Amino acid sequence: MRGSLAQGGDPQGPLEAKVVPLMDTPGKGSPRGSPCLGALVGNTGPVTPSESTQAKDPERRIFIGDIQGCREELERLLETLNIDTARDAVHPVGDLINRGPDSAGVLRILRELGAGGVLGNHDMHALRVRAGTRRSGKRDTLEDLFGAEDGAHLLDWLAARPFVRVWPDLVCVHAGIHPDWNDPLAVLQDLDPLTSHPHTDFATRVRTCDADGARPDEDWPPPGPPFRPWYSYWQEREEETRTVVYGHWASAGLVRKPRVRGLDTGCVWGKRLTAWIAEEDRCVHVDAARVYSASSLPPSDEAN
Ligand SMILES: [Mn+2]
Repeated sequence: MRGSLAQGGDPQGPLEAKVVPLMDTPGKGSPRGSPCLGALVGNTGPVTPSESTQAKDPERRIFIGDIQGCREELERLLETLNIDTARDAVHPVGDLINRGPDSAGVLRILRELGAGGVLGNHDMHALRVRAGTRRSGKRDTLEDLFGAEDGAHLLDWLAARPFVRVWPDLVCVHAGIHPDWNDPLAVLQDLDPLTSHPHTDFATRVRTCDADGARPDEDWPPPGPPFRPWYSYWQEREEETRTVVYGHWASAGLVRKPRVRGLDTGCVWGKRLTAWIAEEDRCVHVDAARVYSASSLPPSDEAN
C-alpha cells in the first residue's frame, strides 16, 4: 500500500484509483492495517476514527507546518513521506485551516489519518466563528468547511486538538512558549478554545516578547530590545533539554536552531509545506502549487 503511493510519478493517479476500506481494524487485515491516502481523499462518511488509529509507540513522529487549507500540498507531502499509520504519528503544528482553498479537505485527511496536532490561531478563530462569538474576517476562506455536509464533524474533531503536546524530548505548540512556563502542559491543557484567555492567546500568537513574556504591538518591523524571538528564552534555560516544534512565523521561514524547529514555510503564501521527522531530525518539503493568499508574504504575518 505504501509503495503504490510513494513511488508513483503522478500523485493524482493512485489517489483516485486506490480505494480501500476505511475502518480496517488496525493491525489486522491488509498489510500494516492502516488506511492509505487514496482512501482518505473525498470521503465524507460518518466514520469517527480517533488518534487510536495511529501507532501507540510510533517509529516516526512527523510534524507538519501550517497547512491552512492547502489540501493538494498536504496530499503530496504525505505521499512523499510514505505515511503509514501503523508506524507513524502525524502532528500538524496548528493553523490547519483558513486562507487556503480546501479547509474541509485538509481536516478530512487528517481526521482519517488519526492525526494528533495542536490548535493554532486560525483554528481557534474558525471555532469561534462557528460558535457565533467572533465575526468572520474578510480574508477567511472557511465557507466550504461551514457548509460541508460533514463540517460539524470536522470542526468537532478540530476542537478536540489541545494547545500543546509534550514528550520527554519534544514540546509541540503553534506559536511559542512563555518565558515563565516551566510546565506548558499544566498551563494550557484545560483551557477552552472557545474562550479567550491570555495563555492560549500567547501560545497561538507570539513571535517576539520580552523576558517577562510581554509582547510588542507588532512583530514587524522588528521591535528591537527588549523584545526578542520567544524561543531565545527557551534556549537560555540551562536545565531544559526538550526541543520545541512550532509554526506560525512564516516570514521567518524554516528555523533549525538549538532546541527549536520552526516549520511554517508559508505554503498558503505560495512557498512550501514542510514536515519535520523528529526521529531523523530531517525536513521534507513540497512546493506550493500556487499563491493562495495575497500576492506576497507579508512581513507582519497578519495574525487574523
Ligand atoms: Mn498562526
